Amino acid sequence: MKKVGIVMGSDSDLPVVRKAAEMLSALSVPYEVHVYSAHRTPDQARDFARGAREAGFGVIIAFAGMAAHLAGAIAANTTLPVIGVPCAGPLMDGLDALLSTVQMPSGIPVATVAVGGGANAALLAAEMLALADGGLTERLDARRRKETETVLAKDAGIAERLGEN
Ligand code: RP5
Repeated sequence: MKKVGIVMGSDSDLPVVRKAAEMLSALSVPYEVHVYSAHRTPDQARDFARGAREAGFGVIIAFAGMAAHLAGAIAANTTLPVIGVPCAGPLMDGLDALLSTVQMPSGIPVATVAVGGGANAALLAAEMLALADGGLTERLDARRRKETETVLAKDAGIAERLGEN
């Protein structure tokens, strides 16, 4: 099975990365984690991207905040799919990172999820790998059914909960 590459610009991005790692673990998707920065360690970020396909990765998730160029810098060096996760910093709740990640020039795509969207990034990565993995498709479908049941259970109990207030 192909691995998911997780790259974060700083270990300060770890709280958002953790959401992705937990989701991948729950789906039994293998992943490898690195701290490589587009600005502080550009050579390592580039080398990781260039070698990723041969190293057995099927998709890369890049987490970064502030001037968040990491996902774009990775995407510039591989034709594997790259998912960008903007991480909130001190300015405007992460709007700076969102725009830095999503506004890629035509020709170098980054599939950008919400600010702090680690779980959705993991799900999207898993859905990509599931294109060639029936077992993973079944696990994704089962997770979706469980999520539906959870929401419907809340629906069934919401009137009673409101009455308690
Ligand atoms: C970005 O700068 C990182 O991805 C992080 O979100 C932000 C701040 O990094 P630190 O100064 O906390 O290392 O490159």
